[in-house]
Amino acid sequence: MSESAEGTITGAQSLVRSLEAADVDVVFGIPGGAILPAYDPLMDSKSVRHILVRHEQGAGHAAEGYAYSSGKVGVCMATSGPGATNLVTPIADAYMDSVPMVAITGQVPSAAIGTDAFQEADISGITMPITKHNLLITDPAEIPRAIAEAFHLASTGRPGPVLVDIAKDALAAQTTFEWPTTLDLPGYRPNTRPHSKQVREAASMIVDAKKPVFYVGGGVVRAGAAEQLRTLVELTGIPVVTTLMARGAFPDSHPLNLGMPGMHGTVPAVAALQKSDLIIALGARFDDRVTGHLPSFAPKAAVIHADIDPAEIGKNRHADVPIVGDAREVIIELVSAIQAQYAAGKSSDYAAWWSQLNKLRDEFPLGYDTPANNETAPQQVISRIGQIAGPDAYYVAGVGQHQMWSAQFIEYEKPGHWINSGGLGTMGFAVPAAMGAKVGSPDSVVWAIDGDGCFQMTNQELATCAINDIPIKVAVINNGTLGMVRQWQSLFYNERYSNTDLQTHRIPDFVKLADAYGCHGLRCESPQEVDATIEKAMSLNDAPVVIDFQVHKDAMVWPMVPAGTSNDMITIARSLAPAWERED
Ligand SMILES: Cc1ncc(C[n+]2csc(CCOP(=O)(O)OP(=O)(O)O)c2C)c(N)n1
Repeated sequence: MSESAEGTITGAQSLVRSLEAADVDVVFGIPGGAILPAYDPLMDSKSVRHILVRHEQGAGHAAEGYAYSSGKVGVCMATSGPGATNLVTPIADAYMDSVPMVAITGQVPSAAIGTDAFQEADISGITMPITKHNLLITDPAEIPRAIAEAFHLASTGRPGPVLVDIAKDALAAQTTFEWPTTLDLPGYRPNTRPHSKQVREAASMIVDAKKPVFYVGGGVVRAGAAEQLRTLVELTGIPVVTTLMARGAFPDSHPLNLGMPGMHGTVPAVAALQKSDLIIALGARFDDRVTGHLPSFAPKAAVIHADIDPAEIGKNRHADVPIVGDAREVIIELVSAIQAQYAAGKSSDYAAWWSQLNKLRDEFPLGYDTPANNETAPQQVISRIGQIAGPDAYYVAGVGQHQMWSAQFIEYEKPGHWINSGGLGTMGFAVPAAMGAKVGSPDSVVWAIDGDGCFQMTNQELATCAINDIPIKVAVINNGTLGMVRQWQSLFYNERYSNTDLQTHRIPDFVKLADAYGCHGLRCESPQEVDATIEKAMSLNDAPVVIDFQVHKDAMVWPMVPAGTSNDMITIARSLAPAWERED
């Protein structure tokens, strides 16, 4: 990188050097006026690859997908004003799901800030409530420290998005580059080591409980604590439920796993929480989609709540034993504290609890109806993709029915291989996030399982995938409708289908669209063709593949706890509730 005779470089060069120093290997973005100075030296970087996306929302979700599959911080870049505001959705998404991400935006020159200048938007103000931290930089000398802090904040403690907004004049001005060796962040000291007294108290409650359950959330995936979790679970023999964000944190094939709790959870998982006398929450946040109507959630349970973020503890449900700490460290300490209890002669007997849960497991396995007229069940497509692609593949979903079926019918064995928008529920997440996941793990198979509605929000990134040799596989679960909304209309609005019919069996033609984007396009119109179509897609690796799976439009996601009602109201099919009360 060229330096002036005085040894100075531009702020833009300093930014690129900072990204190199932060070990960034890929940035997803789109240039524009305010960020343009940064794009010039970016062209010369030997280690930072820039992938030109087609929409900034795609850049943000790609950064998220990349973070999931690589374990590194995802980076996206955009210009001021509309470029920056197009990043708002993925920033909010990353915030809700604690995804480590750094977003870099250009800002209008500092003298123009506040004048409603062309393409001015107060992006740091706009994103204040949806970023872990954000900075507006007007002094070029501050660039290296800002970038170093951003990466540190995004990836430590509870991960999340950090925005660095840099005024154009700071990018253009001369400065010197100095990468900070230490960071001084007063007030930021995430407490990763749990308090041993709390851990001992938790261990003794766990050993004494009759009906305990591990309620495992996305924090366990973020903390890289899956192995430690397995040790803890096998030591105790306590049932496990894995939330939407934690699918894969504990193997689905393991006999102690009851599956996903919540609105579309399995009956045994929902019952395990509802009927327990002790919930051990690990990196989970008592989200309304898990608890249902909060006052009636798990009425007899005491709660041990371990989380890296103290603000989560007691937010929705009182914690009898709060533990602030990194999930991995908490679990390691819990294992030794429980071993100490056993060594001191204490023992637990969960036989009656397991027999209650096993009865539910036998009686209410996940399943689905086969549609009439030789139509394809969407669940069959998704389940076969999971079986054919296997547990080493990454599965990225959009939002809607196909997302819930992907959470239910694919067997996850490894943490981080299930990628979805859980907190914000962002339609359009799948294609760009799958693109990012494939960039982060180029040798892995990456499937986007998308709805026909979601797919139409961000499929422009297929062009990015085709041009940049990112061969993802996209299964469009085409039911011709905004399926999840239609399901609610079927159940709660007397089957009045106001504005949910997309008519996607006619327009657009997804196979032709795939072709137009330089992708392979396949169509599957009957259940007999499902396996052969998936296998064909698996064999095509020279370009992205898009499959139009034409499926039955009235399939529903079951079980379901209607929004705002008690988990006791779980139904396994229309108007059919399990009679689990008799188990007590
Ligand atoms: C950006 C955005 N807009 C609206 C919604 C509300 N919403 C949730 S699911 C859904 C329907 C999704 O339809 P589709 O992608 O076809 O998936 P399906 O439910 O049919 O599987 C809608 C509109 C949302 N979650 N995100």
